[in-house]
Amino acid sequence: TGKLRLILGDQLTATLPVLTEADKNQDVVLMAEVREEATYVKHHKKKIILLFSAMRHFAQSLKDDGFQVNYRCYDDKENQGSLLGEVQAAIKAHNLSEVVVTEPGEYRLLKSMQQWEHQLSVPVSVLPDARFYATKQEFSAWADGRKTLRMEFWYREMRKKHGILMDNGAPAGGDWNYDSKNRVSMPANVSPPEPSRYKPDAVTTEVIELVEREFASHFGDSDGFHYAVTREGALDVLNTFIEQRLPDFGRYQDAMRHNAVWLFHSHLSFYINCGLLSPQEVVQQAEAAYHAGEAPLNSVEGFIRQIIGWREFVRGFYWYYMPGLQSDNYFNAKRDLPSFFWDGYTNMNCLRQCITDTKKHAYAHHIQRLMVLGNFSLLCEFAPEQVQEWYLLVYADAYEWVELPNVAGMILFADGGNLASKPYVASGSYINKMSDYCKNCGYSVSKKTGEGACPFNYLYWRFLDAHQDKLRKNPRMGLVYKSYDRMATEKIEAMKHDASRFLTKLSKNEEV
Ligand code: FAD
Ligand code: DLZ
Ligand code: SF4
Repeated sequence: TGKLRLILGDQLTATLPVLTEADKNQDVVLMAEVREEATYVKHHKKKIILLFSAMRHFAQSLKDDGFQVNYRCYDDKENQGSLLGEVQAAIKAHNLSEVVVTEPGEYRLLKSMQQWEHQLSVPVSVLPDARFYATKQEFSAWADGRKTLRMEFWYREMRKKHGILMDNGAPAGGDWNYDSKNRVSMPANVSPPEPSRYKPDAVTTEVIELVEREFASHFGDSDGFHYAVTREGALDVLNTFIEQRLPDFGRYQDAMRHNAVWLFHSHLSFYINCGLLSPQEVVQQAEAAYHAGEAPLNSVEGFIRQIIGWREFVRGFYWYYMPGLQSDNYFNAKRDLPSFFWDGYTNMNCLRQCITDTKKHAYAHHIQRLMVLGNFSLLCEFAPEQVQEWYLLVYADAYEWVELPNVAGMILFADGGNLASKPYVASGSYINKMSDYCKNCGYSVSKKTGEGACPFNYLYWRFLDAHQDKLRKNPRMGLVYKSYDRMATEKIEAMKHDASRFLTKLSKNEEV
């Protein structure tokens, strides 16, 4: 008898062995929209729209390709509410004798799947997910025995091993990294191209109605959905990025602009993470643009580093450090997230902009997630589990394997430095350098204390003051503590006083 082949919502890839090895006559493919996956955190409405619509389109493409597909819609009366329940029902309905699935991206689901064989009383094969450049084992072998794990060294290994941007064994152009040419602020006269937008078709329109009905209490706006939901659409987003944005990607990678969220970023994470695009094809296209003289090396190298460097690194890191990573709390942070993280209602323009963009689009670009939202979360010592949950549910590209290392490691330093060499903290002047947010803010970025001073300024010095015991010994913090030591005691006391008043207001959810 045949096998049941389960495809998860982020496994929409036709070349996965779970599909290519199928016997189309006997086997049945199962895809299911289930309450358990859609509500284990209250995902942003647009994230659910994207996934359910992409799942429905993918199921149709499999049917067109001759597969027998059992697709369970969310509002089907028979819906079992969980993946296990759906697998059980499908085995029975089609009289199947074995289950095959690709390993899930999240630890929680892998642990649960490891019980399935016992619970279902049929064999369950969990196949490796080969959609990454490196296997989990390859990362562990690289990491074992190293004192510190640094993305940059991992990245160079990947470049060499896969021959990406290499010239006779040396990095193209002579350097591994061209960030000295990147990260400039964006002049006011630069106009980034409009993002690719797709009008919802009948399938997406039905899903939007479903989500508005069933997930009304979830975070985020459902109107104005314009993401691609098919492989063809995702390829179109990729081609448009390579043509229109990649040339300026590097230069403006760290820039932020008032009322503008898309800038020169690729907006590809949605599609790479759910399987509609492979990281390999994205990297190959970017490299080809460099060789064709269509994009400069600093942009292409910077972009490729995000994928074969950061993306692969955090995935390996996640599996290497789970489950401990979930509960790490180096600074013993325990403040609650303020309510304005959900509605954007604050006078701090940078936060208002980033939260509003997130709420509208289930997207914010990297530097908004890092320099504004992340920096603030660390400075205010929000409880890691609350910050982790927030990031996991608000972004349409978020799955725990990629979200958690970025939150626990990159922004909160909750792992004590396994991922980052120092905490990413910055005062208002850095935000002002990289954005035009401060011009549009009720606070004054040049004011350090007193009425109307930018909260990032005093929160920054308070944080350094509070965590000296842990941070002074970090060689990369040496310069910062030199400035701190030169500061007059009264100035430090005034900042601590303002910071304490601010944090008390936050705790009481008063307007800031
Ligand atoms: P681009 O700026 O165009 O970058 C190109 C690609 O590189 C991205 O599509 C992504 O695949 C990859 N990439 C870039 N940076 C990272 C990174 N730090 N880690 C992993 N991949 C990276 N990315 C997610 O995909 N899912 C998440 O849940 C997620 N959570 C994050 C949380 C925090 C606190 C931070 C600081 C970053 C997070 N990122 C996450 C990384 C990054 O912000 C997003 O990948 C990026 O903003 C997606 O937009 P883009 O496709 O336009 O990216
Ligand atoms: C994120 C998500 C959502 C919202 N809904 C579903 C679903 O209904 N069915 C499904 O198979 N997958 C869904 N997903 C993606 C899974 O949560 C994802 O596969 C796991 O978190 C592992 O990465
Ligand atoms: Fe943000 Fe401070 Fe600038 Fe206002 S002044 S936008 S709070 S950094």
